[in-house]
Amino acid sequence: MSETVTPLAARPAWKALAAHAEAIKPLQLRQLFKDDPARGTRLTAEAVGLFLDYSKNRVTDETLKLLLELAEQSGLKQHIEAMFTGQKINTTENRAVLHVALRAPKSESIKVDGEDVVPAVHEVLDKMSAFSDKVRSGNWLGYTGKPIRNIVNIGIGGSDLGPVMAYEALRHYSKREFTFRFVSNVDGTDFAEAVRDLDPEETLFLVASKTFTTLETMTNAHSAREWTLAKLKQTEAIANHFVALSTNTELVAKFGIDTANMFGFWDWVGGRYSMDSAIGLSTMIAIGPDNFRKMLAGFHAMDVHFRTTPFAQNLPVLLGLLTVWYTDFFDAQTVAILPYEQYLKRFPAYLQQLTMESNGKHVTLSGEHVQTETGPIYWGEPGTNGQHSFYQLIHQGTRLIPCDFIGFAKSLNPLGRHHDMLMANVFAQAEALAFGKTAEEVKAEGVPDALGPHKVFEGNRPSNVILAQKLTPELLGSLIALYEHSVFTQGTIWSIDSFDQWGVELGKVLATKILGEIEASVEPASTHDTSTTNLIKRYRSTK
Ligand code: G6Q
Repeated sequence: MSETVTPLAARPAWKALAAHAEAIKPLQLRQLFKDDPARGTRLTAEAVGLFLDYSKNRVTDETLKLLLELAEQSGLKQHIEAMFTGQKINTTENRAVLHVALRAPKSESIKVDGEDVVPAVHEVLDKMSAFSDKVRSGNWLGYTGKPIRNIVNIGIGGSDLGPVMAYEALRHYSKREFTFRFVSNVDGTDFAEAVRDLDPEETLFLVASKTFTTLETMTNAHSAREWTLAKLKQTEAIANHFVALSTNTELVAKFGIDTANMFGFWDWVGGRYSMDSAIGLSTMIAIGPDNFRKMLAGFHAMDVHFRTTPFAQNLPVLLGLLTVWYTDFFDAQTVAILPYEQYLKRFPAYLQQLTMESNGKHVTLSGEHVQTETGPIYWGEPGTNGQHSFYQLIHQGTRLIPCDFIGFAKSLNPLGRHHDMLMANVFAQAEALAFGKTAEEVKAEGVPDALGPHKVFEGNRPSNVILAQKLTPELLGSLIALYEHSVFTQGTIWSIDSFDQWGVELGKVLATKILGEIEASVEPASTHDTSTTNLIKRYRSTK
């Protein structure tokens, strides 16, 4: 598509937006709401159980019109179709991008290189379901005949963040008698703490690695192997205590895992888009195959919405366009993700990879340096905790930080007035950010003049509020897909490849080289700069 789309800065809507932004910047949300009292109900959209209130954004109808035109001129419609029909839109890796196929119903057909991938997806899902049922019912036995009670997922990046987030998010639905742990860091502490109170006889390791070559994961997997064999002695025990979630049959077999216990996926599933593939086996064991399929249905519902809904009512498109608006025309460098739901405590961390690994790019699809800012920094913490820490800067600091508040009508753990209090804070924070408190209002409260400026809230800080009924497996799927497709929308506007990650390569290569130097018996002649050389030397002499 790179050839057919006009460079971003030359698209008419982009030029119009640049001029329009100057007219919008002085406008206050207070005034916008005063001029149009219907705004709070008008600038909303709803789909697949998610209600989006985007009225507290610094936009007018004209802004929205221009942003929607920008989406058209950026070829978003065509790019969406290209993804859903299995075209190789990850051009730098020459791969299709088909996480949407992972949740496609059996009746659909999606072809890559002429082959329908949907049957294979369902074959793996069925195999995962049978395995999960066996583990959950206590029929999958460890080597010494004891049922498995502990599940340890070993993986990193896309093979960790999704599973951890989903386990935490859906803990309410999980099998409570089981213990779930997630090991990712190559820091030995991560593994040691994860297994210190576990019995190898009752522990199953899920080695989650698309490539089965990732240094951290392979190092942890080998340590897990040694830990298991230290007690169980026989190498045949590995078959009962290890399964692999991978695309690499050869290396899985080489590790000693029975390939009958391997759950596969495909090169068209990117790591950070893989939590609903075999990489989600820990999620499925935790919540059961039925709930896992409900989660997939939630993803799929959002996929259909994204593909078929006119952009003006399309949730991921609106969210993505608003992000582009602040990133490129308001110099906003970050987006805060603020879930008012304790179970979503890992959701911001998950989104960090999804958004920043996808859109942290400085080169367009055609290889030119981008002319605008791209992917913003995503960060956040669950409410209300953040209010007692970093919200000060959002309210009264000098930076513009667009916020996404996420809240639910019902709590999964109703407890007295807790939930009403929690939700009162969502609405209060969004209101305070948008409308602030003027000097006159502060004065009217009797605040002494000297303190007045400190108590003024400028307001005009934008936010989205996303509301849903209850955190269910379906809803989680839809919420994740909302952000996946928002990322896609942004990446399409910027004409970048949201599906590669070349930026993680250099550090990996250098670490391998330096590891050899650290472990060499005689100090190697340095090929590094003086700082790196000195640090290596110091470490060698103190370790
Ligand atoms: C995600 C990235 C990256 C990847 C990890 C783990 O999109 O590609 O985070 O998921 O590096 O890779 P493996 O699954 O191959 O071990």
